[in-house]
Amino acid sequence: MAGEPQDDCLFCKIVAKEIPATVVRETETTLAFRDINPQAPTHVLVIPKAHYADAAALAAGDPAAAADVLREAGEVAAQEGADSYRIVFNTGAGAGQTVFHTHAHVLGGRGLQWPPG
Ligand code: DGP
Repeated sequence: MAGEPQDDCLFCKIVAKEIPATVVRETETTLAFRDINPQAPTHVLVIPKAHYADAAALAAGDPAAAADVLREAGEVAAQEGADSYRIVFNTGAGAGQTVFHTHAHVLGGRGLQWPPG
């Protein structure tokens, strides 16, 4: 069923505390933790606790949780002291998505180029 935990999902396991992560913020509906392979001084992933494969599926299935993820991304940036930052949702393997549980990358703490690669 939409939003239910998936046995084979890495980020569902992090939500369930079966796999450790460096958590920086947590709400009833979201979890924010440091990326294991940081691409910037601040690189935090904000995820909904519910399982949706990507940002569009989350927005369609649980718009309130999608808003929670965006709000928390801003809160993470503020907590990290990043006044300029980027929120990225890689969507689809061709765009670099490797974990198919919605996650916002919050990147900051250095200059960021545009366009991205
Ligand atoms: P993406 O490529 O957009 O699907 O981003 C997935 C990110 O997840 C990638 O930047 C690395 C991160 N990641 C993968 N496995 C783990 C893990 O076990 N723990 C943490 N904290 N991050 C992970």
